[in-house]
Amino acid sequence: MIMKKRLFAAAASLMFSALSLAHDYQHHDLTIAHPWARATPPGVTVGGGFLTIHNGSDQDETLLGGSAPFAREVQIHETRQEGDVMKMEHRPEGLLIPAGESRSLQPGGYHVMFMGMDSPLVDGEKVPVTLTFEHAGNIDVEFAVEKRSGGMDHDMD
Ligand SMILES: [Cu+2]
Repeated sequence: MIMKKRLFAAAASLMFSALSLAHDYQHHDLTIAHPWARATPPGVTVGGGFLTIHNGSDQDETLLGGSAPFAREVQIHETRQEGDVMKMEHRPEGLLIPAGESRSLQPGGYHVMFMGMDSPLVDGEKVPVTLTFEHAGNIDVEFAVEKRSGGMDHDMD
């Protein structure tokens, strides 16, 4: 298992340098497409992260959460509209990605939430995040920090 992980890390870094524009990660049958995080103003200690995951295997997979060196916790959240109020909830059970399907975490829906950040997310930087899946285990990726408008996730905190 350790051997496998090392091989993956080497393959991933090669792939990453060759395809840095595409910014996708492949781990066995899981594809993680363009993870990005919204830039945050100084003093804000929570941030939202977004990505698309394709599960090419014949087994359901679940994104459970993760960890990051710049945040106390990395959680899976869902933003939902209730009447005219946007509500955000922690989903400790994670996000199910059924076999053969894709799920997007995007503003206004499911997202990765960085809690207790010790520094702001700066536009143009890339931040290391470990995503934790039920079956695939931990996968190291980088989230590209981007300044994008739209959505309401965490803008008010
Ligand atoms: Cu959130």
